Amino acid sequence: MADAESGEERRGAFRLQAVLDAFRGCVDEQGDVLLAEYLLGWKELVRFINGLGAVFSFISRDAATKINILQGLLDREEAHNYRTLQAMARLEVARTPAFSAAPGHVHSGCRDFLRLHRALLWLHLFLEKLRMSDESSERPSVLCAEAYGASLAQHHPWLVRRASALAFRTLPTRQVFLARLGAGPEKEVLAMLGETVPAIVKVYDISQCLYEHYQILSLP
Ligand code: 1Q0
Repeated sequence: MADAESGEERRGAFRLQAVLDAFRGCVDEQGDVLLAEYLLGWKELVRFINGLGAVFSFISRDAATKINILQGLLDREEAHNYRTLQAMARLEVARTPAFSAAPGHVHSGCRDFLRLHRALLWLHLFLEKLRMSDESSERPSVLCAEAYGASLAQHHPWLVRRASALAFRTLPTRQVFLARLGAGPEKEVLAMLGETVPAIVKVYDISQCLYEHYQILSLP
């Protein structure tokens, strides 16, 4: 298993195209979410955040932990039960009585997936703001904070919100940020973001529907 980055660098630079390919490729013909592809998308995002400096390491470590837990289930448990999000949820809901209200930390891929799923809403909002921005827009640090405030922040305690706010302030300018996405000139980056956002929204919407169906949107 290739561990998600947790400080040690994987070789090669971040590529927006890899994120697009992974999120596009993670919905199968049945409309189910393929976990391996989903995790590939997140591993590439962790690679990006690892390039932002030590102030982001508490975020990348947490994301890497969740990615590695899910990758572990995929690699070690009966693989067919973890091939898709749908199969994993079916299994875990059937296995644990009163799963949605189970107290404390139940051994569950669904709860760690849920954390990444909530973060995907932040990513969608942030990338959409970035895509619509121009040189006169607010800096990425502000766009990122706005997207966070409208999504993930409501799930985080004060200390995490505070640390996140401090980290966001260190984000580079729009020009540097777009260049780091590794997709060429600005026009091309924005065009690729225009493809990436709907791919992410599609995966988000499918996952959200499934979590609503099983009523597991508040898994502790
Ligand atoms: C570009 C700047 C990146 C900013 C990332 C924003 C997300 C902030 C999240 C901060 C939370 C981190 C600390 C730990 C929180 C946990 O308490 C919480 C709950 O877990 P648990 O087990 O205690 O119940 N964990 C989470 O909410 C999961 C958070 C995962 C965040 C993953 C963010 C990964 C970022 C990727 C880089 C994005 C690059 C953007 C440009 C790429 C273009 C495609």
